[in-house]
Amino acid sequence: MRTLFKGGTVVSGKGVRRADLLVEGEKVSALARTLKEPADRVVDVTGCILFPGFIDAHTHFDLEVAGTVTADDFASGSRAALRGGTTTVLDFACPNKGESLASGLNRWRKKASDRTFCDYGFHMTIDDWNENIRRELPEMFAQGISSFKMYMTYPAMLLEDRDLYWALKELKALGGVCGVHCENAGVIDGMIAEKKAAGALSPASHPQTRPPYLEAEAVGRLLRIAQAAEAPVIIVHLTNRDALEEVRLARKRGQTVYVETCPQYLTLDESLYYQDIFSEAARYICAPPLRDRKEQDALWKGLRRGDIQTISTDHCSFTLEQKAMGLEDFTKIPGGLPGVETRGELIWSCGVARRKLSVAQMCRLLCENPAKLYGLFPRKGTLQPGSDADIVVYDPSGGHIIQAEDCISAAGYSPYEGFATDGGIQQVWLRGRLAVESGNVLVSSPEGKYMARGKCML
Ligand code: DUC
Ligand code: ZN
Repeated sequence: MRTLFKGGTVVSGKGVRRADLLVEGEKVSALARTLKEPADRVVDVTGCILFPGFIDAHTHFDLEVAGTVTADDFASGSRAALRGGTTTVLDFACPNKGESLASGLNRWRKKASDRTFCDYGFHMTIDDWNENIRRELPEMFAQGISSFKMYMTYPAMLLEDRDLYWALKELKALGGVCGVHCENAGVIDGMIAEKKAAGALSPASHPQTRPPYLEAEAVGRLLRIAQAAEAPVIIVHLTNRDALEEVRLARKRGQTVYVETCPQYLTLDESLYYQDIFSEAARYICAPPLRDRKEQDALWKGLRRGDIQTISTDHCSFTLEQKAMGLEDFTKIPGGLPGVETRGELIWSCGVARRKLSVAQMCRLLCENPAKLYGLFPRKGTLQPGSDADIVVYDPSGGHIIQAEDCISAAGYSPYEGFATDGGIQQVWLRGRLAVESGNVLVSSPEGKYMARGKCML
């Protein structure tokens, strides 16, 4: 099957060009100002922007959190991803403490295989450090896993500094990269205990016990540990200016540091936790928490200057019933927001349409950089001959209102309810097949492929 996209504007990380694009089977086969090749079907994309399929390098589908399981599993989460223009997700395989990496990976493969509608891969979570885990790492690379995740918070997952150091050193030797959740666990625990003793159990206590400086402290400490290990590192879901300043200092010292932020930190703010109706406030509980508006300005500036390399979602969805588990005690509210379905339109609307980002910058942040960072480039993240024909057709004219009733994530609510988009996603193509049109998911069976990934090329 040959499909010719005529009259569109094709985006890469370098810029935009008016070009026709030919797809043969699952791959892009040609790109030129005008193509006259015969085709089985011609898609008129005049006036539209063609992005490579978006990559969301931070999702949590089918994950147990706080005694419950995320609303979205791989089936519902990946359908929502596709609807939002995301054709590849990277989820986190999470072995339990004491479990081998191999058995954690097997569990995640079972959760995902034959259930996933977009292409997918896994990062491997390292929540324990010992000789057995060290020995298992080469097998992870053999299985196509070249990126890892460690936590400096959450008692069930966190690693102490010595283990962070050893793990980073080992990953560096093997050519891997590691994302780290940076928050100071000890002080947060102390502050939570104080709130509990004072009976201050409402959602308002959540941001107060996880202030931005405790994130910045952990970022600074991690970067000194990475300096000792001489290892590159990724700061995931960075939320604030002080944390970004720690990154700048480390880069000045010559360290390799990559930064991810998320749409919620760019568009929502902490006033949402101070609403009188606790069930409303609970919708926004995530860690790190939403921040003050001035932090958003620092993040947008960081994106423009290239200090931040990727925007992923940390999609970790719970229904309002699940969020209500903690209405009497904010520490029992399962943390995480749905976001995989709305990221592209939010970043276009708040970034490109408001001239905070160029179209090429958006392409770098959602497509090219994650593909390079996580070893998927040039199969993913770009539209050039030989790449997978994952295409987002974005129509910048018009717009719509984001409403949960239109969304297909199993969360059943959207943190962006009522947001008016600039333009919208008109079509999504997954490896040469039309998967979404005008908000309707057309694919009826889960045809997502597991992506074995190579090493970081960013
Ligand atoms: N933060 C969340 O809010 N949820 C999932 C994991 C995380 O780090
Ligand atoms: Zn996460």
